[in-house]
Amino acid sequence: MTNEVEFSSLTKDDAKITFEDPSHISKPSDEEIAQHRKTRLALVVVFAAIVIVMVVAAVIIIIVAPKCDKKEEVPEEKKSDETLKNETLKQDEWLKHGIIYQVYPRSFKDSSGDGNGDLKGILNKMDYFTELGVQAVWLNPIYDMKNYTVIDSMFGTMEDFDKFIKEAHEKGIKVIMGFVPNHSSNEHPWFLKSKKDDKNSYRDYYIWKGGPAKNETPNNWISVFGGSAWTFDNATKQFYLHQFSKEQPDLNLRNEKVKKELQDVLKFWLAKGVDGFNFDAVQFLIENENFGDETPNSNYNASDLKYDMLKHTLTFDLDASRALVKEFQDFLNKQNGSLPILFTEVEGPYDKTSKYYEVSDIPFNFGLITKLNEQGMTLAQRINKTVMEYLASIPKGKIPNWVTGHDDHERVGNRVGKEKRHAMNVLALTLPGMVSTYYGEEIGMLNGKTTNPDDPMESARTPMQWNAEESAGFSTDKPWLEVGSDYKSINVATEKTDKDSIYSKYKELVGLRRNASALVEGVLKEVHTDLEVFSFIRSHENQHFLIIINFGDKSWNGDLDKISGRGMVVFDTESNMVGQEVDVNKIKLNSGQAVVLKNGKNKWHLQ
Ligand SMILES: [Ca+2]
Ligand SMILES: [Ca+2]
Repeated sequence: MTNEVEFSSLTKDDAKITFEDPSHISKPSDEEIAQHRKTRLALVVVFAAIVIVMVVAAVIIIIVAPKCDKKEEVPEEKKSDETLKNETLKQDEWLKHGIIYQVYPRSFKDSSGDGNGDLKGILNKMDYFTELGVQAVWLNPIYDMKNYTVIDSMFGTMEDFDKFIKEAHEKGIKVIMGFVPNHSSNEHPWFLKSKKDDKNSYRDYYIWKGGPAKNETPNNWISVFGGSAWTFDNATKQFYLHQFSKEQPDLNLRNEKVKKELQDVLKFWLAKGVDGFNFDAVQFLIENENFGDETPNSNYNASDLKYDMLKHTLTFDLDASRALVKEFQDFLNKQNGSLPILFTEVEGPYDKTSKYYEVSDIPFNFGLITKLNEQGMTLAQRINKTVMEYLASIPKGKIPNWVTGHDDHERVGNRVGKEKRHAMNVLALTLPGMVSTYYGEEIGMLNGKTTNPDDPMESARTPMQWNAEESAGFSTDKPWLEVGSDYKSINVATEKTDKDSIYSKYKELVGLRRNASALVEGVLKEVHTDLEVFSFIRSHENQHFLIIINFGDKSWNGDLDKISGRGMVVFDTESNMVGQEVDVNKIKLNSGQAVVLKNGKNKWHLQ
């Protein structure tokens, strides 16, 4: 604008000089005057045109010029970038040091007095989660298996769920919901419609096949539970596929309509406020579409599970299954206003399971459950091997995780020995990454009585032991599963009164972990493993912790291989050593005992 004004005033002065110059005083002729007028008029028109063009150009520049608009938007963009980054960080932060507490809803707390745990019961125990110091509660599926957007009536109502999630969030606790995308109930309306005839629009929601001949299954595939993976249905004289029980028909997840249905379900629960999902059995999602026979497993022994008779190259862990998980993860990431976490349950060698980090936030690591039975090794050696192999398999920048207990596996104490329950909690809580604690492991619950021969894992789902009263404080009526016979000594109320109980030590370690960056972000370095002891260091900046755990059956009094010097004992499952500065090579540990040392004034040295 300024330039333009200067320019036009200059030309006006020039014009004045031209027309009012005294040297032109000699009388002009009429012709000359007319000529001057013409010239003047022409010049005025030209100047006016220039001025108009420049004003118009300036206006256009102001309106169109992207620079001006950008200048105003830059801080906005930066802000939203940062907000997003912070939110992502927040997600990473809670996961990095996060403890997820897995609740088996039917067994946690019964509020209605019918012997079955329910949502109100879990809600009433919200303070227990905050006291324990966990960041998230993971609920095994609570929706109705016949309608995925309705709460199973055994667990209560949608109102109960709304209240539960509201209170959880008020207390800063995330809610992770179990979800099973592989199959539905055979009583689900989709399946009822699908089996009616072979022409209805739901037929392709499941996997139907005719056998090559009457009474012959389409192929040799077997279900996880042992029998054929195919069940004949009389109405349409075809077989349907089920990788699990015949009451759990596999959904046809190559069908876009089915995917959309499941995504709508996820959307529904996200709108309810859930913070993430755990997808069960993702390695079973997609099967080879040629439906050929699977190869017999030549290493099969008669004592093995029937499922292991075949190599499951056509039905298990297909690339297509991983691609589908990725689709779901992408779908979740696109949802507005939330950053839902996707957990996946995967099993197998670490080079296989770690690939699920490419398609889901956290593939659960069941190694401390499934990989501790290698022959010819002691528990300490197996734990060392599992921990180091797992950490080496984690893609850069991803958060490791440790699951010690789970509803499909025996209780920790029954797997590794009753005396090692403390030790396993110490291990999980001092390793790098997220921890998943199955309800009851924080008080050292053991397998209960198995009442169902079809599901031996019910022994790991007996009611939570709250106190020494009748039914362990779980219910006022007869619980759906018998309470563990040890509930008078193993229960929350009793253990709270004992500073050396598994509960108290679990809590103490959670507190230590919360205030110790080295236990959250520190790298791990193994410093010693022998037949009994596994020992490692966690270091971050100037903070160093030395963890020594005796997984052996007898007391240990050895030298650590790769370290010497002194440290301050900050945690001891038996409390006696806490506060003492000790020579790291002169520590005596009882069977199952674990200590955590901090690098004191006299630093230790790695060799
Ligand atoms: Ca109930
Ligand atoms: Ca499947």
